[in-house]
Amino acid sequence: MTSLRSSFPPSFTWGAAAAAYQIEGAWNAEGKGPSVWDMLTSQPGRIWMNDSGREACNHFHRYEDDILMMRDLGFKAYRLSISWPRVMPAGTGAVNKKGLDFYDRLVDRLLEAGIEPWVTLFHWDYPYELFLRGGWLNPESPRWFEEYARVVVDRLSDRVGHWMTLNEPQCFLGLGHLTGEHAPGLRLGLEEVLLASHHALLAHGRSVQVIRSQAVRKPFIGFAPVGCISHPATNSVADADAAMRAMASVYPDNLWNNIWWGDPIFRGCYPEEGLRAYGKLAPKVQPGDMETINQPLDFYGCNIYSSTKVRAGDGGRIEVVAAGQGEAHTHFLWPVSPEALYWGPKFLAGRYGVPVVITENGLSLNDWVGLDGRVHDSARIDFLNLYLRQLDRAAAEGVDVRGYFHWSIMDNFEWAEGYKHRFGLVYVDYATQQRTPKDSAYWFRRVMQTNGASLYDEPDQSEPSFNNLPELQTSPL
Ligand code: GCO
Repeated sequence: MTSLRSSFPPSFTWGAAAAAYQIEGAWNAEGKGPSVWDMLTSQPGRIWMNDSGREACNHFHRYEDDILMMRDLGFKAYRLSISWPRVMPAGTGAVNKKGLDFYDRLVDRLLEAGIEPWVTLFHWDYPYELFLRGGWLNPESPRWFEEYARVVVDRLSDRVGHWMTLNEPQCFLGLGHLTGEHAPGLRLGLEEVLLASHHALLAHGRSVQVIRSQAVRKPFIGFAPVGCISHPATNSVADADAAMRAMASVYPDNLWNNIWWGDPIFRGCYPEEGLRAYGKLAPKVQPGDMETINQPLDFYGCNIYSSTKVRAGDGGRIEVVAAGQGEAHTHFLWPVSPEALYWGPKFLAGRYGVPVVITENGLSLNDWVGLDGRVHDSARIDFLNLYLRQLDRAAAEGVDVRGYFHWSIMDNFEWAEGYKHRFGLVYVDYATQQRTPKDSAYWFRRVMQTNGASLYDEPDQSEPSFNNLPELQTSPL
């Protein structure tokens, strides 16, 4: 096997990610309050098969074994989220000591195992009690989040140094408040959703202030939005330019864009393109708001799964190129588009001038445990190899990429899709809670160990494979 060198910097962080509601279970254990996801999943017909995260992977009770497994799989970093209502059952006020103790132990065990925790403050499980008080629409909501952030930072920041504030505002606001598939399941008008979004941005800013001013360990802070990525249909300069412009676009009827979120945070203003697209529906910015939102950040976290192919049409107009028949897609029907990990970081690092970390990337497959007791997910290995080579290409061209977190460490509750999708490097049998590392987990261990060089290993020819079979003789009909 020959290994070329990769261009990932020596300090590159390799890890995997998960989120509280998707893996913890123990939805009402030890004083935890309900979240909007507990509410939504209790309404029949909202979630595929009426699944819920009540049990999920029962990580709340199995975290010690899970951490040992991660250690054995070679992980040195793990992205987790804190459940706000586990820590503060009503969202503000009383702190649930047992809930906070859980994260305290989780962090300790991770560090003992040599795994660096990267903590997300909010990955969608909003306290139900605060929803009853108007949720993100309430102008007090940024203060509520600040109060919660203070409690977490006070307790964990002597050991936690890596922080993310909000995960994917496009989803919890867009899917949660505009189209209603996600919790809290609302279908508000765009004007109200943009107001709620403004409050979420303020909450982000306030929590960054808390981390910066209070953290014991010197913090490395980012946020983790959806990367809305486009790539050019051909090698032409015109198409590349169209892809770059598509990533800097805002569309009038939805929140699926990069810059409505990134510009206030990194540049201190809403983008002109967005103000034009949303027009009168844009929120009224009060004096001081943008100063609060525009806190210095250490990285841009990108959750990138796929990208849209575009080209320059007449007069340079951005045209989306539809997928051809039979083009590769994942079990979620998301296109397999490795270029996403090249064009996304290139655009985002370029526009905002900060390092990028891939905070999520991966795919869902219909995996199962085979007759030999193993999970042979060769498609995941191939997907990762293709995507990571593109990320390496970005690094080789000088894009400041600092890390990659695979989504996900283990199969888990996939929101409105319930347990239909398996995103994990580790297979979870939900009936027995048995974990089985998939082939991809072992493959990824080597990628981490070699800092990406093993992406360029020659395929192992000693293994019998269909490629070695004599050519198929077809006889005429
Ligand atoms: C998101 C979330 C994750 C998902 C993952 C797969 O991106 O929606 O951050 O919680 O599970 O992305 O959809």
